[in-house]
Amino acid sequence: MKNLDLYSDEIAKCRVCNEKLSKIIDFGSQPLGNGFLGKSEFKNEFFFPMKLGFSEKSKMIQLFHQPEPERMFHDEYAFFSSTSKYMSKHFEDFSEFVISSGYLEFKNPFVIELGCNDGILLKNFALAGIKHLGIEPSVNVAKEANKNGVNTINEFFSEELAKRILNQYGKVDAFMAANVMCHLPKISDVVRGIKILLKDKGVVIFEDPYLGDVIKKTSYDQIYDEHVFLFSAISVNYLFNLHGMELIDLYPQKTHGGSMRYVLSKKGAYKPSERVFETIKNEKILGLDNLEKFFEFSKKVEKSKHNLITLLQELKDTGKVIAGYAATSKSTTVLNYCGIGQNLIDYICDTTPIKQGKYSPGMHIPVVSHNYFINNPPDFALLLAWNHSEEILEKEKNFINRGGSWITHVPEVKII
Ligand code: DWN
Repeated sequence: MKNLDLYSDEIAKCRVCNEKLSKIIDFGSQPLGNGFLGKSEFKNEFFFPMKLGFSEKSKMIQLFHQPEPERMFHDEYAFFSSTSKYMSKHFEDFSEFVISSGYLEFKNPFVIELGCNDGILLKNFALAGIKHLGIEPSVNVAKEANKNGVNTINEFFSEELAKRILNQYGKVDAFMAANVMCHLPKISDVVRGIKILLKDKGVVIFEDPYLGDVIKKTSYDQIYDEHVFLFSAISVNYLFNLHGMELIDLYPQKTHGGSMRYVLSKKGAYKPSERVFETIKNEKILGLDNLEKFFEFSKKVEKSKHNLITLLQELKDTGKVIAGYAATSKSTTVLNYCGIGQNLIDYICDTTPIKQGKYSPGMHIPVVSHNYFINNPPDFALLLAWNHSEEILEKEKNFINRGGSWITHVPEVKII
């Protein structure tokens, strides 16, 4: 497979404004975040140079290089959104937010979701009898969405697809996405497509992990192949401004360790809320538009790496058994960047059947079922899905009762 987005560091340009990128962190050679694999595939495993950059013009944080989309999203995509009960509830609330927002026309509203995964959000619109369309490039999860009663097409979104959708379905009241926009390298093409589809008073509502939280919590594991961008209100506004659109509202979310829900419209369609001005002001105070801030972040990432390796090694040296809890995409960055393999972690348990029996990308730690964790409890479990800690700690009380302890690396490395 030819890689479409690998270019030399010297000519690496911002995908939004085309200016030169400044390098912030080099994570070394990284495999695919969701590239769980069998032993026979170890030899030909794909790696790419993962470096984080910043554009001083667009203020957009982004990867220097990203593997081509078809490598990451395909007929065996390993992530199904509905694995978390908390997320199911979150998306139910998201649908209620959109339905009661006042942005949908009273008569025959139409909504689209980009990257609808297994239909976790859109099924709520389907149940409410609202005309909807899901767009999902990964075959297996798109099939699941259709099974869940969600009208889904299995394609990558582009300006060209937007024109076809316009002909077949007409214009939309709300164009939504959750944990998807930050995955799309050809973001300008995507925004152009969205604008084509939007009614005059239509809105774009999307959420993604928030740069402010990543910086505050040193949650560098939000950086992996799929996440080509890390957004702030400043950078999102810059991007959409280039296309005659603007940020009109935003709402911080607890999901994925701290996310932001952005609401955008065509310029002048609505008056931007005070929250927009306040957030942008705060981001400037925090330095989210400043390269120096990201060099500071880079130092904290190195320290986090050092502390995690030291803690795991100390525990291992005293004969403790350590397991990983949840084979997340995020964990691929942590394990490979810190060089944590089976020397430190015996296994990783995960509830997703498609990951079980395989090995973690790059470091090749065996991924086992949740039952295995219950039957073979380790002394320590590294919380690789720290963003779901509330849900996990609640349902795994027995692990503590039986003498186990949790380790987290966010916001700092510690035994909980
Ligand atoms: O953006 C993305 C986010 C939304 O989801 C994608 N690019 C891929 C994915 O990232 P992730 O894998 O880091 O997501 P999560 O939601 O932090 O982790 C999900 C994994 O954790 C699944 O493999 C299931 C597993 N899990 C588990 O085994 N037990 C999750 C929970 C809550 C559990 O109790």
